[in-house]
Amino acid sequence: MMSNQGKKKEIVYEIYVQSFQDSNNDGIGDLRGIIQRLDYLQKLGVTMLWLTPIYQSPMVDNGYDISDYQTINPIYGTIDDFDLLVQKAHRRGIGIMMDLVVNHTSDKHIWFKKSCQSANNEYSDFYIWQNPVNGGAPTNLGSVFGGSAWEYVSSRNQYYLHLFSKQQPDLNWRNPNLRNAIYNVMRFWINHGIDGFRMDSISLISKPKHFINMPLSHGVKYAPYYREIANGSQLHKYLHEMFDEVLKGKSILTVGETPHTSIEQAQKYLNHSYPELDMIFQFEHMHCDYGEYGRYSDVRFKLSDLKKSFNQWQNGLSWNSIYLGNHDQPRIVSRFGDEHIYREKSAKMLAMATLFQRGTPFIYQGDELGMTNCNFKSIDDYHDIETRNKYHELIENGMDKHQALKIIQIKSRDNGRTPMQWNDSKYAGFTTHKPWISVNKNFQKINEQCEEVDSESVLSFYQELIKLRKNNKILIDGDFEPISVNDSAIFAFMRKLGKQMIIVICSFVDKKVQYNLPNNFKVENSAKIIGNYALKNSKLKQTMYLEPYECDAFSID
Ligand code: TEU
Ligand code: CA
Repeated sequence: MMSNQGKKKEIVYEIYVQSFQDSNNDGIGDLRGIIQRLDYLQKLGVTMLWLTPIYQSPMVDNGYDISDYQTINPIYGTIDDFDLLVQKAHRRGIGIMMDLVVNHTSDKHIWFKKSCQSANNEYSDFYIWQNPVNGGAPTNLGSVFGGSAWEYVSSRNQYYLHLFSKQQPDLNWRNPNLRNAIYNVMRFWINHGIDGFRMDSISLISKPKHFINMPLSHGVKYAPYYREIANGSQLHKYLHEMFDEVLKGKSILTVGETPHTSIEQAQKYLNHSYPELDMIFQFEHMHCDYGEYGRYSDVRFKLSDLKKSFNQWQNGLSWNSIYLGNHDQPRIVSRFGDEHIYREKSAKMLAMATLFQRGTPFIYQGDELGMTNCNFKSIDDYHDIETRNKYHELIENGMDKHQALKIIQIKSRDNGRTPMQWNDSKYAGFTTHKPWISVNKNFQKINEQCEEVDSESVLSFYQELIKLRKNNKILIDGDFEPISVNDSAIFAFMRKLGKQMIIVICSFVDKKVQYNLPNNFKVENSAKIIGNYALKNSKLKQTMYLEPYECDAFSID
């Protein structure tokens, strides 16, 4: 865990390793590819790279199914490549954050293979086994990716739990030997010089002792996993122990991915009298566009919901992670902005709306170029296990193929997983070989080379915002206060430190709007520090007219 001041300065950049840069032209991004792009990342100004899992894996869930925690997947390189990456990143003042996936392993992990063999060996209790009930699954619990969360193994005549795919059996954290094995894995990577852990699905590691059938809503076959499982009774005991055993006194930045966690529950992870994690990824704002079929519904977010969520979390925690996109989500410009006429304007606005909030910003690769959803034309072009399962589930539920594909196009996790668009050459400069997933068709228009030469580009705007954040203490240490909470087009807030203020105004609509600032601000002393329409609104005014997706930040001294 880092000192408070240290961690507040970090700006984290998530690298989806298989889609960032391919160095040996086999169509898959790799560690040497990241090394090739360190200059780019340094110029962008980010201070830490979160690498999605690079361990040995059969890749059923793109590496989130780990079969050996201490071996680099050969498709990404070797441990020497990894050490070189750490060394070269450090030389540029950039840290490396590893993805720690310890809610489950792959079914190809040696622990699981041994666990399947019998109920009385060293690994028998590394996973969660239950006896059949009435000749079937122990309960009606469902998996995140669809179907039952229980899978039968005849050698034990028992079922094991898998909250995700059946190739991802859940680990049994009640077993102290398992916990020690995980702590050893963490020490191994700390000894390789890493600077942080992003802990996958960490809110799910404490399972109930007794599983029960949960009530089912009409027409649904399986119970949602999170009601019974998220934030289980032993969770904080485990995280305290992990902190004492591994993290205490070390300069390691930690962020826990915590699906289904409320603000009150979140506070417990960040309890300063007994620290567990530096920050968490909460999901509330990711649910703003859920509908009848949960995430896979044809629903557009409402700004009022997004604002409410931002403001509540800012209010409830003094520090947290700030994010809009990652490898599990659609592209932010397509989802919260406009991927057509106002792509560039809205991409910049979303950057300001996140980078100027209080907290540690997480930028997802390609968002700094304004990359968009991939809109593949056929389900066969999608690779993601969740996408494919959900598509079939929608059709089984009676939806026609057209509509199901439409929903996949707007919500699929693959939207964020297409190759980085570096230039306009075939395969976008990501590789010269056919990549593992298709490049977005718009790569000739949207790519790093175009952005690089344009001082008005989305990329240049990110660089500016990051510079401002680094050079203005108020953007890090300042308080956060929402402004105009009921405005349905504008997300506005104030950062405040001593007598200094920064007012941030972000329009989320594709037309001109009038904005009335509450009248308690001394608009005379204001100066614009940055905006996405350089020549507009150079001063803060009581009544302002904002262009589509306009964003401005003003300082008041
Ligand atoms: O995601 C955990 C998680 O909460 C998922 O529900 C995720 O949000 C879902 O895919 C959204 O529909 C983590 C990883 O980030 C994800 O890539 C993995 O597939 C998952 O864990 C299993 O390891
Ligand atoms: Ca490669």
